[in-house]
Amino acid sequence: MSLRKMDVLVVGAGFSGLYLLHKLRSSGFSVAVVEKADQLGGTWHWNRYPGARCDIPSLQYSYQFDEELQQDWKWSEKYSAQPEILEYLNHVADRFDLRRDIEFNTEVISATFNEERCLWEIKTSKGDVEAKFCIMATGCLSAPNTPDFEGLNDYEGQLLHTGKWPQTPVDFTGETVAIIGTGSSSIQSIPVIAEQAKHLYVFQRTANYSIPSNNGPMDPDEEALVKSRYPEFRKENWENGFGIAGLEEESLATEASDQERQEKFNHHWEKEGLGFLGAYADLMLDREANELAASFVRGKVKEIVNDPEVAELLSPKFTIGCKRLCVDTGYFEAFNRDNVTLIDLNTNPIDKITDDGLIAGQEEYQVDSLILATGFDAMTGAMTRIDIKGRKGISLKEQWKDGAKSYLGLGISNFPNLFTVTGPGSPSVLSNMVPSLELHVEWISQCIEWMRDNNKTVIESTKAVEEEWMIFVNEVADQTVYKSCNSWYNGSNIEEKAKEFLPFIGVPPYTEKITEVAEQNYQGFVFDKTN
Ligand code: N01
Repeated sequence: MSLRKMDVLVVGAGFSGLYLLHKLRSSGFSVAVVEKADQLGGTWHWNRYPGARCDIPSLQYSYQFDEELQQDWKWSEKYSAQPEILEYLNHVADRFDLRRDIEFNTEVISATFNEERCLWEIKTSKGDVEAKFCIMATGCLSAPNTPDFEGLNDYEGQLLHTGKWPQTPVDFTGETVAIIGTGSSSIQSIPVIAEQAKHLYVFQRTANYSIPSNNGPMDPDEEALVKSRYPEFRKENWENGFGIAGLEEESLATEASDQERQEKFNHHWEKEGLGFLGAYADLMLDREANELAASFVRGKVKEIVNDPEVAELLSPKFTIGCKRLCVDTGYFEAFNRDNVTLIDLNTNPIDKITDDGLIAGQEEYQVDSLILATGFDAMTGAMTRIDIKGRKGISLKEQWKDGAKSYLGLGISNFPNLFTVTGPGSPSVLSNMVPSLELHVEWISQCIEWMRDNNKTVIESTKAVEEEWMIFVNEVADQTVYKSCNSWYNGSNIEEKAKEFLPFIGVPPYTEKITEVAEQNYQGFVFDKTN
């Protein structure tokens, strides 16, 4: 590819990148998307492990920018499985004629801001690009975390990572399989793999909370009701803290009687999935209230799992919800199967990976397939893995080494004309991602249009506003229980990463803030800085 010049280069062809392309192109900008994979979909392309499914209802986890699209598309289930979401994204790409401006199999190697020419010089695996603006639509959970297990490179069986699953279906029939990790990805895949495999060994470091999804076919009456008032439905959802329907409860767990609580928790356990945490308003604010919900779930684990020792090992001890809550279909039930064995890594740590399996607690496990369900370098990893250099050659990785600072999750000081979609400091992973990214795409597009209309060339955030904003992000989190455990929300799953809480909690105040910033001509950002 010879040097290409354009107004905007978008990195990543997932939900964000596709909408950015459509929006910016409609506003008259020249724009292209580069995508490392050979097809679009982002998260929903890479995470195709067995059982992969969204845990936000389909009628909410979808674009709202086009009324005809949201009326026409029919979801088959309450919670969509990965293949259907990928099919939806492919439909969107065809419907809005997006493919002609997406370069697949194109990895961004470096992006450098040329201060004299006020543009980004981007090196990709397929050639060089110059763009006035660069937008990182790289996703919050897209840089897989592969722990440095001794001997991992020696393993000669089938090595898989849930976040980088092969496109050809993997069949575990007759195989002995090991899976390391018990987060959402593992919790979704274990029941499906257990059905196929001869034997499945689950290596658990921290027991996790999971709520049954009670997934099923789309209820036609519910679908019709939502579609009869889709814009109002979206608006109502956006008015609660997480931007998700069903989380608007105002009563307090600590003020309810035992019987009321039991009934409500039972109802939410049976019906609400992720919305279990919406049963009471104080569950994520008050340790005492949180413990009431946590012990309810532990009770359920003990009811479901037949072997009391296994049930005890599967009972989480930390505050519920401070690690991302999981939603499953038959997770705890899978441990009642004769072909599933749970291994506690706290008493049997992994000594090493061998050519045909692993040794943990001095016991040897020979396995045909080894699955790493070990998560992601979340929120920042996709960007810090690219060599991004801003003013005076400052590297983003270096600037973020003591903590990722961003103004509103949209802009970063020293990195002019670089925008991030759902970046650190925005609700992102603590909200319904699709409306959150639509909000960002629209904000960024309007900002670039405003610059064009007002003869501005360069925009950037300042160090002062982003520091102040990230302090506020953490002050808000301090009023909740979110910081009370190790999680990828606060970087504690990656050893070398700064331990800092990154998402902003609260969709309505955040939406109000970024709207106000735009209305006041992008207050807090500076334009056309000369040094
Ligand atoms: O990753 P995770 P994930 N040795 O980080 C363990 C979204 N998602 O891919 O807790 C041994 O949650 C680690 O143990 P510990 C969702 O937001 C959504 O499962 O650190 N174990 C943990 O058990 C989710 O939260 C959906 O002690 C090691 C596991 O690996 C996010 O993606 C579906 C280890 C990692 O869990 C990430 O989920 C799937 C080591 N060295 C994912 N390192 C839905 O929409 C890590 N672990 C439903």
